[in-house]
Amino acid sequence: MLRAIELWRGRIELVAPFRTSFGVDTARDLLYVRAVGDGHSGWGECVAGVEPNYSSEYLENCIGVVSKFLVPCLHPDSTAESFIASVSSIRGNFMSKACVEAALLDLRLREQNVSLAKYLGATKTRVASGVSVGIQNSLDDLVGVVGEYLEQGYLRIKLKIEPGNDIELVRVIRREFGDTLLLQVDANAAYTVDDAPHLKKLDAFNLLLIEQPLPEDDLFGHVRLARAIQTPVCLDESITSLDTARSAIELQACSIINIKPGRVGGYLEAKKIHDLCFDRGIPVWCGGMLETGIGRAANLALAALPGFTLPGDTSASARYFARDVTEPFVLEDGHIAVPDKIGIGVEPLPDMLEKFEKFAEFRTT
Ligand code: SMG
Ligand code: MG
Repeated sequence: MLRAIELWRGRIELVAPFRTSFGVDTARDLLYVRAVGDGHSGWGECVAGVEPNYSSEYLENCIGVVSKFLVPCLHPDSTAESFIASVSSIRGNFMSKACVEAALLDLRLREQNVSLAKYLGATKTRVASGVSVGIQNSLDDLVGVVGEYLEQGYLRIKLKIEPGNDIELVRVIRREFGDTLLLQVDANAAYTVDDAPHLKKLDAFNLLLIEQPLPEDDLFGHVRLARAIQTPVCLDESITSLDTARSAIELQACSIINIKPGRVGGYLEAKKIHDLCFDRGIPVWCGGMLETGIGRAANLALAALPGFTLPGDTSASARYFARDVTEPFVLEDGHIAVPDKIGIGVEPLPDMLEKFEKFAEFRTT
């Protein structure tokens, strides 16, 4: 039985500021959802940021949506599947739905003695790990940071770009680290389709992909850009559901998809998108939202599905935090092990949880 939903919040500093085309993050402000059952409990992490700049969702709003609209849909016998069905009339609010769904999945799978990886259909026991490198203060700094990550064994580098910080960055990293480095860029929607001639200059550098060059809503712009450049277009922010994924594929707005469970309303929808892409031969990879171990554990289970053929932004705990909320995920030979214990396979460490605040509790009975 689902007895209660608890909401927890806390804050954890990043080891280094993370700058993207839309802003700088120096810490994660966290919302965790805990689904409390009789013998077990499950955890879900909300990936929303403090400000609505990656997408329209933001943390404070998620707290309101979860409390006012999602928790009232829960019953003692709710499962992740029944919860998602029961909130289908609530529009958008993907990140809010995803964290409640994740907590329910964790709880139910623990009760059934099954790991999330097994439940989702994982075929791998470890996943290839890439790293997302924020915009740095200078090219020298960028070379230094990329060099360190490569030394640690990361298998693929993603450079954040923005107008004025793009072609030159890629040129320098290619020159420094050679042609065989798996390299891609992420614009976080910072360009317009009129920048196509400029972005075409990236074609010279044999990138794996360019991620979300144009605004979230501009699917047709991505179609036009994808026709104009050779670098494969990958969508992140634009893909909010199975339906948008299907549309983007059919329209040829992208040839690769970044799957983030938080962005699409949960792991169940993420798996459906994976299955569609697998069927259509569209490569996918698992994105990241600077998750702590709670969100990371579940993402690794998803990334272990067979269609995840490109290294993800599923980096080791040390890339983000001096001390993670869970036992740390470590990089071994460029890979991270997929949790194989029941549920998401990890829990908050008691002394880390002590620094968090349980600020709301809703009984379901
Ligand atoms: O989790 O390593 C991570 C971050 C990966 O670059 C990353 N995420 O657009 O893909 C993306 C960004 C979104 C988060 S920016 C705070
Ligand atoms: Mg992205």
